[in-house]
Amino acid sequence: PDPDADTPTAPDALRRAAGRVLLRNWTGASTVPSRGLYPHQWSWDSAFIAIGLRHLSVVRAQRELESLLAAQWGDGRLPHIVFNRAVPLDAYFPSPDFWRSSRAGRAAGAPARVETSGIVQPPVHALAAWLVHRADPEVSRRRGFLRRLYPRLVNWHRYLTRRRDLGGHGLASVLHPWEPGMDNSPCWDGPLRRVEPAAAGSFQRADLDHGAAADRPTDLDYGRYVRLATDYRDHGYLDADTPHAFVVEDPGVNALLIASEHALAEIATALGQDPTDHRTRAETLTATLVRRLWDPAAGMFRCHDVIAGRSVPERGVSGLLPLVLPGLPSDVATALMRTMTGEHFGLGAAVRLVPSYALTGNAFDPSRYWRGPAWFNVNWLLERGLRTHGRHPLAAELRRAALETAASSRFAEYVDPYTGEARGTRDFGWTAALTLDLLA
Ligand code: 9YW
Repeated sequence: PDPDADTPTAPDALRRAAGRVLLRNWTGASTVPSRGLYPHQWSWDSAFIAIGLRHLSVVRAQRELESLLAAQWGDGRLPHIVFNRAVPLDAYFPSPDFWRSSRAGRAAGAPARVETSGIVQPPVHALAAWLVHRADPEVSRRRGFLRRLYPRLVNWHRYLTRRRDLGGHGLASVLHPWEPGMDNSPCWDGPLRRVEPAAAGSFQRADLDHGAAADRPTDLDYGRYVRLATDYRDHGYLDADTPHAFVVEDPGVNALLIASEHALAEIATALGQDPTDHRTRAETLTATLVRRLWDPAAGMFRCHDVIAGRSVPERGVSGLLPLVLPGLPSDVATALMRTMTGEHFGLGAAVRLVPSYALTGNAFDPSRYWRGPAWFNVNWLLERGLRTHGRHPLAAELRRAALETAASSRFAEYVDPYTGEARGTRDFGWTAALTLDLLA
């Protein structure tokens, strides 16, 4: 009998099933998000995966982050994909011959010996490094884990706060809908309208070989993704003095940057260094985030379209992610939790897990990727946020729902927020990893 055929509900069975997914997705130096759909190393996936892996093997969790940080560019950016050269070019689009990082990214300091993408993903890495260290400080010290990673993580944050401050107010901007990690969120529909899509026949998608078209972004979305990435590449992946058609300040990306800056303060302290700069930066960024992106009438944070100079009217779940911040003003935290449990996001009432986009929004679709389905990394962050702000019973309820849904969906990539039915691919890396973390 297939040992995976039954829904593993008892904690031990679930732990073993999650561990098996991580074992199968391990390539020797890192973990793929999915054997079929995403056969390379992804940046924020690796951070979430390391957080779960630390419960299985601390050394492997450290290596997950080390292999990603080894592909850092000279200007400090951490690429959103590190390509595995053993994987055929047509297994994933856009492949290394599209990004051409080692040639096209030379001026930005792209590494010569490994191929990567040229864009970034949300900076969860310092938070992950700190959590991995804490799982076994002794092994971490012996391997010089924090000592080796710390300068790289500092450069990564410096890249985001300096070169990516395109709005000029101190927040990091994203230049592509793939960067906030929520590819086809309705929040990007407005800003993307300015982008002339690449011709339909000029590229070949690979994702539809692995997922139902109704669960994935559309061809028009892909045309625009390709156009933006091509233009960035053709300008040498340089941020300044480059015409950008898409520049957005996203509350999720900035919240994770701040959470990671708090983690850098902890890391500095553990290394016997002065954490003051990190603390100050976290506080200043939190104040800027609230000043610039908080919408009191909506009771949540909004994305800001920097080119149009206006706030994005859609309610995307990235606007709830600042709940992970301990330094959030208490009235803001209270309002966020009210929004999360109200009609728009429905936690504790209409849904099992918090959706990626408001249930009440015009573009809501319970199946299509980041336009409604619930994702496990997002719910893991919100569970952490609820605990940070003292809502322990609601956090426990969310944790229980996440574990049940991970089990019944076979560690799906995302699920219908109402029914918990699996969408996208199965045996997904961060779903399995964060299951382990929630079980710990
Ligand atoms: C892509 C790998 C990535 C995630 C993103 C998710 C999706 C598509 O898959 O991106 O081709 O990069 O939106 O958050 O990191 O799991």
